[in-house]
Amino acid sequence: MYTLYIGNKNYSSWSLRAWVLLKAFGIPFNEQRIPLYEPDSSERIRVHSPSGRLPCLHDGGTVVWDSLAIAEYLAERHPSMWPGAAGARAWARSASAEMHSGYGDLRNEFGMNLRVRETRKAPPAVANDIMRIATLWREGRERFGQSGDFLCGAFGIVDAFYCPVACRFASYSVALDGAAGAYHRALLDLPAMREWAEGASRETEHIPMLDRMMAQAQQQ
Ligand SMILES: N[C@@H](CCC(=O)N[C@@H](CS)C(=O)NCC(=O)O)C(=O)O
Repeated sequence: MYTLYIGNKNYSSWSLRAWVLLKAFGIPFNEQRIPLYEPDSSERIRVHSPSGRLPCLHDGGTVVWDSLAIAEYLAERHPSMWPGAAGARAWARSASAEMHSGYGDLRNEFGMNLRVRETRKAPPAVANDIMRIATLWREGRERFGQSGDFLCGAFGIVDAFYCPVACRFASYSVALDGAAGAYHRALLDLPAMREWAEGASRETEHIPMLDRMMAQAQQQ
């Protein structure tokens, strides 16, 4: 059985991607949570993850770190994580990679924190990221999404990569209309996302540094 090492469910956006992918596909795994930013966190993470970061997947003797590598590893073993049609698959890979390596302004200013529920005005750079994501979501739904509620129809890796964005948009009251808004709701309503949120609500740790950064951003 796989073992997935993850960080706090309230804060760890990268962990959410790998976790939600396994859950949504009904793949059994052993979940090991290592709370971030505690005095022994780095030491504990390094025992399992060579990069010192989470998530990290163990499959017997095979260790896979980084959410994109984990997704690709799982896709080699479980069908339908990427779309079957080559065009849709190329689009889904591009949209996932864009998320993986981009949107720095959104990440920094609208940090994932499931305890946050507030209205915050997006600075221009964040507004640009939001606009680009809304365009991408509409494009996926219109071009490839006819057979289901997700970007390329059925839930897949590309959707797992946008799950943390869905949490950020909910936290900071980013409301999208039309197909993009409906897709946002579909992500939040996914049973696996509800299960992650329930897990987060039971967590007791607070990361003061992250909570403070979010409060400061709100005052600006
Ligand atoms: N690109 C990596 C990023 C992983 C990452 O930055 N994880 C954070 C938690 S969300 C982490 O492990 N932070 C611990 C640290 O930096 O000490 C991925 O996709 O998995």
